[in-house]
Amino acid sequence: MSRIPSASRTQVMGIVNVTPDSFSDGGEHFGTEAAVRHGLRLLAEGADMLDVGGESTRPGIARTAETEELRRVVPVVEQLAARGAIVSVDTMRASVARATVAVGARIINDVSGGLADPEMYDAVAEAGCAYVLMHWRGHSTDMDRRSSYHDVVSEVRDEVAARLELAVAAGVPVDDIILDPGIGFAKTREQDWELLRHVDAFGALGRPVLIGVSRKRFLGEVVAGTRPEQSPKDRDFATAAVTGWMAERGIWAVRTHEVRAQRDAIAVVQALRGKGPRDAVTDRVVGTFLDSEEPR
Ligand code: PMM
Repeated sequence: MSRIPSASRTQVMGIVNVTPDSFSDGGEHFGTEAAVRHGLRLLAEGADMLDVGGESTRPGIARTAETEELRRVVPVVEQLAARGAIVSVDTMRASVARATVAVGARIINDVSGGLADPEMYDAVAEAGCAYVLMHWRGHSTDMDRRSSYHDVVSEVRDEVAARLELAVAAGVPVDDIILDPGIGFAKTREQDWELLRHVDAFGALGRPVLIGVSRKRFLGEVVAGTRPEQSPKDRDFATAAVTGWMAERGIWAVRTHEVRAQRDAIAVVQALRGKGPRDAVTDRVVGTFLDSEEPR
């Protein structure tokens, strides 16, 4: 049976960055206690699962040391999983995948699609977890120079399909794999829009699709019309608009910093489809996680 969490609608994966330097939340939730509290708040707001990351992939940024990444994420994953959360871990390292699945992580979200660490597929196959395989062409230090495509949709799709084949050949069960076109990774803004327009090309590969656009640079240009002096958080409404489009196309999940507007956008699409807004909200966890939150 697949290890991928399922629902009758698009799910929301709330982002918990345990980094001092994330471009979109500026290290607000750095530190174990703050990160756990933030995760619990996202769950209370309706997140279906959490994505915990200890290494920033901001364009141009240098890598985080392995020991530091482990120090940041392991206790956060352990505490959130112990509280019943479905935890994904955003990592390119097999060692981090192994250590976090051992303390309760159920999904490994590898933005490098297995390219950064030759041991990743083996680690995932042995650990037994769901695996997000994202399109990637190189580390953040110079990824902006790798955005040359003749036809971005077919090339990204084919590169993802090739990695999917390799992961399966290495022993990762195909039923456990989720695909992601990697919006903003080695892509220009126009290429990001083109991939979103043609997201169905990725669903056609036969696996669930995850999309991450939250607060990303390419949304800056649409927001500029109403907010010339914008911060990344000013892109949350634009992010929700993309979420609605994805929900309409039956995308498996969206990875976002903000949760409530995303859940609302998904509920609206469900209602427009005639499913009724109640169907979209009955599985909400509001309350459950708020009660377990530490007093502040
Ligand atoms: N984007 C970021 C980090 N991890 N994971 C997946 N699967 N897809 C993405 O698009 C993605 C990701 C970069 O965003 P952040 O620095 O705001 O977390």
